[in-house]
Amino acid sequence: MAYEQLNETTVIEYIRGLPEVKSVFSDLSDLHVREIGDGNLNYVYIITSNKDPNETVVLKQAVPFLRIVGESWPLPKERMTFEIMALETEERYCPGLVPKVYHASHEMSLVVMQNLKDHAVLRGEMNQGKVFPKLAEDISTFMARTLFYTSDRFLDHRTKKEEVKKYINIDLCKITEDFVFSHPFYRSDTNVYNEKLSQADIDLVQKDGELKIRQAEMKYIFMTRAEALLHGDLHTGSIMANADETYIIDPEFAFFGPIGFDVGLYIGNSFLAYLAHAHRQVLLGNEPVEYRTWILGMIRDTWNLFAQKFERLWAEHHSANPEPFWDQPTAEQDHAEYRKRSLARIFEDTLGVAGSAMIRRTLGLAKVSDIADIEDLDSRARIDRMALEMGKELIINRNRYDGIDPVISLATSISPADQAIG
Ligand code: SR1
Ligand code: MG
Repeated sequence: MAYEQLNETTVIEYIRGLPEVKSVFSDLSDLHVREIGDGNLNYVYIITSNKDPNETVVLKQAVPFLRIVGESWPLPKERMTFEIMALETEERYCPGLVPKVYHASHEMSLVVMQNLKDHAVLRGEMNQGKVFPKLAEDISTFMARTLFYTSDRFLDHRTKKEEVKKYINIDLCKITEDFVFSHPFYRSDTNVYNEKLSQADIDLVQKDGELKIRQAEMKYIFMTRAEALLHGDLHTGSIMANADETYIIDPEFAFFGPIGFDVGLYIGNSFLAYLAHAHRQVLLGNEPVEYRTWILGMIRDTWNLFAQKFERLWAEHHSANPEPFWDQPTAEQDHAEYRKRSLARIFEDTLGVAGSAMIRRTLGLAKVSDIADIEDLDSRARIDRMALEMGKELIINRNRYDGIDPVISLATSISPADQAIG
């Protein structure tokens, strides 16, 4: 079927023509549709039976432009192909952590999948101060398994390179290269920020030579280090959760890049939530310390569990598949040291990306509601400045942190957990 951009009427006709959804809907004649439209790139429709609200699916379609900007910014709709392929790979390694796919069409640039109606987007839930006890466990499992099983630590040389070739995601990588790694760091026309930030606040980022060098290095790492299949946009808006379950959605930015990119994006966004709750908890009528301490603990656990799980998968695979290269008497401890140093390098990338994420969400085009929805612009500016300070430190000094605890200490030195911004 040739590509056609669907609308609320034609979506229903499309769904009715799919044999795969007969397992979901007992009666395809009585459906209603709602476009939820809260993303930057695509159109997302929820289709539900009028007879039984449990009979429901989501249809996500890419359009040939960047939705956040409009039709003046073309963007190939073929990006959906990467999302379809990544959802399959993630399902293989992390069943139960990604939505079930009922139907996918490369021609129509769309996917029909499980409606996670008992779950909500994590960012919005965290904005309301909700706690997710399983989050660190689930996200660390997702990251460790998808990133290990698609890396050269696991795949043979041919499969890995063929996979890299399949995921040459030029246009969405360019969005990240521009909007995450470049534009927020100079006076780009695309930048949008809180009017209460002064030029001096912005110049602390945009006119710092050392920061520019360290940020240019981060961009180069992103562009050249094809380590593993990344989700590519793993922030709290790409996760749906409830108290018991976590689902990772929206992998259209998938490509082979540096492992620290996925981990760093998630951790950077979590630190933004931490900073935002100095104000949000006050609005919710709470002392900030309890919820903010939970966020910090979740960040600590996420990194530590990710590192343990990734290292364990690698050690087990190495033991089961001995390589002739490691034939010296001290091979076992040497390989353990090699794994340790590799994880330290992933951690360094993680911090550089976390810092980039914090700065891009403060000065760049695409915001996070955690901070951008704060109505009091003076309160928001105090938090914006903290995000810029922490982001800058993480980018410049990313090689000086030997574990997540000193990074948590950095966050609490910039904004103590009991700080209330009224
Ligand atoms: C200009 S598009 C901005 C962002 O939307 C997506 O969610 C990605 O984070 C991308 O960087
Ligand atoms: Mg997305």
